[in-house]
Parts: sequence; structure tokens; C-alpha cells
Amino acid sequence: MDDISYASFMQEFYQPGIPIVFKNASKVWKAKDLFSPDWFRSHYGDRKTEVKGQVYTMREVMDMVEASSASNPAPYPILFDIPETIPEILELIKPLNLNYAEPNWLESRWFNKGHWGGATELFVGGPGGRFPYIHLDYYHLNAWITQLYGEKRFTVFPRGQEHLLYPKADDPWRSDINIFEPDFEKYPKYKEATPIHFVVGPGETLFIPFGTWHTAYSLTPTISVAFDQLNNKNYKEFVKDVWSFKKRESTVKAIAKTGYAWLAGQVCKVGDSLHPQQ
Ligand SMILES: O=C(O)CCC(=O)C(=O)O
Ligand SMILES: [Fe+2]
Repeated sequence: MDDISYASFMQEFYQPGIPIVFKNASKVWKAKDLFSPDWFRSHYGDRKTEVKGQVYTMREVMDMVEASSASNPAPYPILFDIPETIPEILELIKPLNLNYAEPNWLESRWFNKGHWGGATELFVGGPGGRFPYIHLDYYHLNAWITQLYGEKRFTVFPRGQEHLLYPKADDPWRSDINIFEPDFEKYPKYKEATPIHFVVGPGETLFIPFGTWHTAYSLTPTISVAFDQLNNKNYKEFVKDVWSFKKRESTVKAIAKTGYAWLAGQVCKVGDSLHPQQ
């Protein structure tokens, strides 16, 4: 979708919770047409990240994803927490909200980013790299994924198919179904599911509304920037998740964090009413 107005996006996609691929929302970012494996190797080659317990430099990561193949894939995803490990590039991805992902309470100082599951991350992958499972994002956050280099195939499931996807009993935000080779004996209802596959290419941005089951598969070396969004629309579900996640740690913590999240939400709601969107 190209050059949809903010108001139309909100009405036709955001409010009903329908995924959409923006063709060129990233035109407002300096990072567009700039990010590439070579660019990261030469500017931030020494920055490090950990993947499955092993530390790699950016240089090694880029070498790995360029050598990756479907038969011998590099690990996926390889993540760099942008504010923590490459804060310099924050300048190149402004405005983070692309003038569409707003309001975003995770950008307010009341919701310390990263604290609630909402981070700004660089995703790096190579051919054959599969996100390890189909899932819902934690905390019912909306996800915004901007592909800046290479092509990734995404799979999303229409709302209302959760009963066909076998959420795990101990982690109902995930399923063990392998969508590449589904085991229909074990998951017979999955036969009725209707996964939607599509490729997101350089410069394109995918909006994944909360409550959408999804996964991703890297077709080429890929670099994307992902961030999450919270506002009045997903706030109720967010607060419920804060409760249930923190409750696993302790009831006292759950009460404190949920109380805080509720209060911060009230403040942000007032903020929204003082600064209406375009
Ligand atoms: O690999 C991707 O780009 C999708 C990532 C994703 O769905 C997630 O991190 O929750
Ligand atoms: Fe996700």
C-alpha cells in the first residue's frame, strides 16, 4: 500500500486490526537505501551480540548471513538491541513511528522501552533462516517491521483461527506446529488453517496488529528494524499480560507492575487527548 493517509490507515487497518505492507513508509528514514551488510561491517563491525549463548561481532554476523543457505542456514534471528548496541543509528530511523505508528506510548518516558517487551531491534538473517515458531507477540503489542535490506517471507493467520493452531499449554503465545512440514496426525485441525504468505522487500514495512499469529522466513541476507506499539487500542490486553507475566515471578511484583502500567496508561491517555494525531 503506497501513500495511504494516516487517517485511512487508522480507519481501515489499525482499528479493525488488519495487517498491511506499506510500500514506502520508510522514505522518511535516512536508513532507507543505506543499510547493507557492507555498510554495517564498515561502520559497526566490532559491535557484539549474543546468539544462542555465543557472542558474535557485527562483522561475523554479516559474514555468516551472506554464507547462509537453506541447507545450512545461519541462526535466526540475530538481534541487535539498537539503543544498547548501535545507538548511533537511532538518528537514521527517525521518526521511528514512520508517521503511522502513533500514538505509541512506548515512546513516552512513562513506559521505559525494553522494560515491557517493547524494544527497538535490528533483525539480521540469512537465506533459510526461520523464525523458530508461529506465535503471538507478548504483551499484545503491535509489531512494525521495516525491511531495509533483502527479502523476508512472512506468514500470518487470519484472526479467529487460534483453535486451529494449537497454542502450547504452558505458553499459549506459541505453537509447536512446523508450518513447513505440518504434522497433521498430531495437529489435524491445522488442515483447516489458512496461512497467508507474502514477501516483504527492501524499503517495505509490515504492520502486524496484536493478536495476529505470525512467523518469518529469510529468503536472502536480510536486515530489518522492528519496534512495538502500545496505545489505547491494545492497552487493556497489555495490562492483563503484565499481570499474568509478572504473576509468574511474584504476586507482589505483579501488583506493583500492573499498578504502574495502569497509571502510566492513564497519563498517556491524557497526553493523547492533548495532542490529537493528524
Ligand atoms: O523475523 C521477523 O522479522 C519476525 C520477528 C517476530 O515476529 C518477533 O520478533 O516477534
Ligand atoms: Fe512476532
